[in-house]
Amino acid sequence: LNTASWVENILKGETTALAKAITLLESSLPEDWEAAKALMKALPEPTQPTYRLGFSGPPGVGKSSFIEKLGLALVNQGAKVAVLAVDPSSQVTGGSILGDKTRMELLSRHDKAFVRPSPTRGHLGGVTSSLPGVIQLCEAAGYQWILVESVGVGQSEVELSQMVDIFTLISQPGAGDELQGIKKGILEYVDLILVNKVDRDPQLVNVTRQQFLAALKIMKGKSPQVLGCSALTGAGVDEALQVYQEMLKDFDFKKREDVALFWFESLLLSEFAKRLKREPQLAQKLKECQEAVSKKLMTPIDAVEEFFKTVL
Ligand SMILES: Nc1nc2c(ncn2[C@@H]2O[C@H](COP(=O)(O)OP(=O)(O)OP(=O)(O)O)[C@@H](O)[C@H]2O)c(=O)[nH]1
Ligand SMILES: [Mg+2]
Repeated sequence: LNTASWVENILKGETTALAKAITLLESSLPEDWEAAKALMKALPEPTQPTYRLGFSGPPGVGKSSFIEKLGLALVNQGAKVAVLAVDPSSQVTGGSILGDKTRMELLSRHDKAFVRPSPTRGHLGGVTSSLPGVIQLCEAAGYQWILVESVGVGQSEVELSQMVDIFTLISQPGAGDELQGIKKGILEYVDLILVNKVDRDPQLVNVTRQQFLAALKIMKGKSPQVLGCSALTGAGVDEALQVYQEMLKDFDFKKREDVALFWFESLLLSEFAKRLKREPQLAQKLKECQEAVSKKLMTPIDAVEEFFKTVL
C-alpha cells in the first residue's frame, strides 16, 4: 500500500488503516522507521478541534473504568473518542501489564470509539517516543477526544502531563496519607484530581479530598479541583466532563507547540540508543570503550569522553 492511499484510508476513518499506522510508529525496526517517516509527513492537520486528556494513577485505582465511563458520555454526545494506553513498565518487563486489562468492552464496541491497548513489546524511549505521533494519527482519523491512560510511575507521569492538554490524577480513597512523601511532586503537573471509589466509602473519599486540598494549598500557583467520583456507578463523571469543557474553553493551545519539541528530544535519544548499536563505526567504538572499561584501562568517565570524540 502506498503512503498516499494509506493516509486517505486513515482520513476516511478506517480503523484497520489507523491501527496499522500506530503499529508502525511503535515499531523499532529500521524499515518501519522509513515508512513511518513518510506517513507522518503526509498526514494533514485535523480539520476540527481536538482535546487531549491524560489520566494517571496507581494500579487498580480505576483509570480504565473511569475512562470508559467518560468515553461513553462523550460518544453519547456524538463525539468520536480514541483511548490510548501507555505502559511505562513494558520497558522493564518486555510485556504489557495494561495490555489486556484495558479492554473497556462497552466503549470498544461503540462505532465512534477507538480503543487501543498499550504496545505489547517494550518500545524504546518510554511514553514520549511514539505517543505524540499516535495522538496525531488518531486526530487525523477524526477522533476529537484523545484519552490516554498511564499507570502512575514517576517520570512517565510527568512526561504524559506534558503531552496532553489536561492531566488528571486518579487517586485511591485514603491516599492522602502518602502525600507527605515523594508523590507530592506530581501535584505540580495536575489539572484535576479525582478521588475514585466514592461508592465504597464516601467519608474516606471526603477526607482524602480535604488532604489533597490542604497539600495543594501550600503549593503556589496552581489550584486544581479535587472531586470525588465512582468509575463503577458513574457518579461524578458528568461533573468531571464539565470541568474539562470549562478548562478547554480558554485553553492555551500554545502548549502543544512544546509537544513537538518533547517528541523530538525523546525520539532523538531513543534513536541515538538504537543507532549506536546499528551503525558499524559507532558499534565498534562502543565495544572498544566497553572493553577498556571492563579491563580497567579506562575509567567510565574517560570512556564516555573517548566515545564522544568518535561521535563528534
Ligand atoms: N467499588 C468500585 N470499584 C471500582 C471503581 N472503579 C474501578 N473499580 C474496580 O477496580 C478494579 C480496577 O479497575 P480498573 O479500571 O481496571 O483500574 P486501572 O486503574 O485501570 O488498573 P490498571 O490499568 O491495572 O492500573 C476493577 O475491578 C474495577 O471494577 C469504583 O469507583 N468503585
Ligand atoms: Mg487500566
